[in-house]
Amino acid sequence: MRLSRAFLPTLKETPTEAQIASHRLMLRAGMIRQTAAGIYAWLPLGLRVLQKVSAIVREEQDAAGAQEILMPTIQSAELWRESGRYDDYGKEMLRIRDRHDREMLFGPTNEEMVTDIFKTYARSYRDLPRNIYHIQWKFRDEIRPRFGVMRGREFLMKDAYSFDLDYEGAQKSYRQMFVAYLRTFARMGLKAIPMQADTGPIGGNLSHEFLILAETGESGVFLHKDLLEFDVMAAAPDYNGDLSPTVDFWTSRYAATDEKHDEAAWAQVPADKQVSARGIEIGHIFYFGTKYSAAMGLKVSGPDGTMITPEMGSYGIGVSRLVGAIIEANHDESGIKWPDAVAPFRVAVLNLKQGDAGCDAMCQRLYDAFPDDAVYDDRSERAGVKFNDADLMGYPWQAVVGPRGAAAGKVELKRRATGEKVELSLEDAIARIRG
Ligand code: P5A
Repeated sequence: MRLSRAFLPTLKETPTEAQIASHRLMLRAGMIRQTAAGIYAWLPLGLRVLQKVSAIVREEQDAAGAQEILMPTIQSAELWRESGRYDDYGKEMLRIRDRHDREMLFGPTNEEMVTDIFKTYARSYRDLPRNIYHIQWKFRDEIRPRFGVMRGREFLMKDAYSFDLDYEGAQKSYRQMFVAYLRTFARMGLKAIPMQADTGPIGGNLSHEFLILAETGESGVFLHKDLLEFDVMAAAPDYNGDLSPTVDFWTSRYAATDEKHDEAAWAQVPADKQVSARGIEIGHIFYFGTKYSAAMGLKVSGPDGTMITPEMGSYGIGVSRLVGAIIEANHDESGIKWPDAVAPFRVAVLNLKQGDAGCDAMCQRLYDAFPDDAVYDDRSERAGVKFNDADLMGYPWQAVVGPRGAAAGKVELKRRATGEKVELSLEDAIARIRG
């Protein structure tokens, strides 16, 4: 992307309505634009990150054996009457009437709809287990939408739903998603900790929230320090093996949000291992047994012909919230510091003297070396403006080309995360950026 032609509406002033760093930075870097309270348009830079985050979520869901579908955002009230949640959900649900005066709603979640879809096809025990998911916009009319995409009214969620024949199978599905979540967040450079949590309007009695620690988090959390020191990817088992040891490790150390905090259990944690902090909830998984399958009449025939009501779970990731959460975990006074895996572009090529034949030629070669993964700052702006913008947008690498360097065949390469700078030949710079 050439900045001279890009739609990248950055802000010079710090927006006063934004209370936390990620919200401020997303607005300043031109990633999002608020269109109504808690509702945002995603601009090119923001959309690229949202898509990278979605792609990682999708890869790990697929690897864990879940299959992608796409359900609509608009649902019929009838479905929600079957489960009894149409009245329970209250003011958070956005209710709509169509031209025939039929009651509709903008989906806050999809347990009812997916159960209804699955019911049409599943006939026998051979149709189970299955786990199906989608990545789709949700609407919750939050009382206090705030912190930008962190607590929006319209937000992007990955929601998966598992169907199993019995309790054992359902626990296995739960463990698969548990491990998929550990891997998903680790790949984004986040240290997410599974914690005991309240099940709220989804229901059931087993659930884990995945939280990252952040001072600006909305939840109070209490956890055993060991959980912060464990390397997820080093110990990540594959999905065909037994996942119990991994899940057992994470659940053997104390970790709870304030809603589920248990003072007696907390007192058992050695004082030097107690960490109490604040956290951002980026995912939440639930096992709720037959709550929806029984209410909605989902049954399959078992091997001996008797009818079985499947055991279910649902598994959510706040995809749009993650973009904000990643920034909360990776920024400084100058701007964002994207982890490589989710960066909108890998490298920014900064031409310090636009129009200088040497600079232009070298920048062009750098830019061409990273098709669709480089930003070329070819604007006629001062060097200082280019440096500041590149720091603000947080590309992992900055390749800086000035007239003196260009004449000597050198590029100055800066790593945004550490601030470390090295002077390299063009070839070495390209190799270093490629990693
Ligand atoms: C699980 C999947 C559910 O809705 N049903 C389907 C279950 N769970 S949840 O915890 O209520 O939401 C899942 C994740 O969505 C994110 N989230 C939000 N993100 C932005 N703005 C909001 N207002 C919002 N509400 C929920 C969270 O990351 C949550 O973990």
